[in-house]
Amino acid sequence: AASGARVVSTWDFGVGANRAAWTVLAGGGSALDAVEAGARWAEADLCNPTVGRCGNPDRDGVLTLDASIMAGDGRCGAVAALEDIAHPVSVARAVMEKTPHVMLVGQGAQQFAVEQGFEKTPLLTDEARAAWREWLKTAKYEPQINAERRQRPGDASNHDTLGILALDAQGRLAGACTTSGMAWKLHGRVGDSPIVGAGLYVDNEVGAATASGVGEEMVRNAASFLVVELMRQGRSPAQACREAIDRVVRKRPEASKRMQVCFLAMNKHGETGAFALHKGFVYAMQDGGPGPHDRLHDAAS
Ligand code: SD4
Repeated sequence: AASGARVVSTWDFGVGANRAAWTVLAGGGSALDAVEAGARWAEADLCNPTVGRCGNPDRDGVLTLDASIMAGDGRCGAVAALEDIAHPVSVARAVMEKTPHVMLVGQGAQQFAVEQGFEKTPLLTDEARAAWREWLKTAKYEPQINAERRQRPGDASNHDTLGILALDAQGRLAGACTTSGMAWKLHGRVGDSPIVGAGLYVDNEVGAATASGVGEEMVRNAASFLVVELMRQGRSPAQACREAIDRVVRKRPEASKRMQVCFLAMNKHGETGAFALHKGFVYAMQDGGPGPHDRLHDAAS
């Protein structure tokens, strides 16, 4: 039922997100349902300090979540700076399906979520609070290029946003992106992940792209849109990601030495590719083909 279907996700924990998404695709489900399922898996994961429950807080110790979801026909929804709601990607989907808008932020997003039946619940874990207290000792905002994977809650870590792109058996594309953003950000800071065109972009005519890393650079370059437009002009997913990285570097050559930016793309034929500013970015792919189903790929850099 799922022939031709495929899902890719950022970072090593993308394997788990892909598994959740694949359950949907293998049953003949839609790419949109698949990416939501994958994002929800990551949001519930207690080992990821950059997504959902267990995310690291901002400078003031407040955990604020950003998420977006997009279908290849142009439908999209997003939430930013959402507090105390465990599944921002599903709130983003509700914004898409139940409102005339595409994005809600802060208190308004939370109010909408509660009206839609999402439960308000404190999400900050003891480990994340302890990591924040530790950070307060120096209180320097210096994102690492690549984070150490957090093996258990509490280990310090930074880049781990989930971006997930899926193609279903009907040839429809969809994507989602979910994050708690850069650890120790200013309260109220919004990154690229909930911004359609920056952290995520999907167009059934061409393909889909998502991003991880220092979100300010994705916003500056409308980067996921850029990757999709480069594919529209004939670039392969990997080439498109590489050229988008070139653009990031040309704009900010000095800053580029000290930060990570990663792009992941899939075209409408299911070809995938990635490129990162610095070594260390991996993505997971699941296509139900023979052999290992959860392959991890090192992105070129
Ligand atoms: C942000 N892009 O909020 C996100 C952070 C990230 O892996 O990707 N971390 O800027």
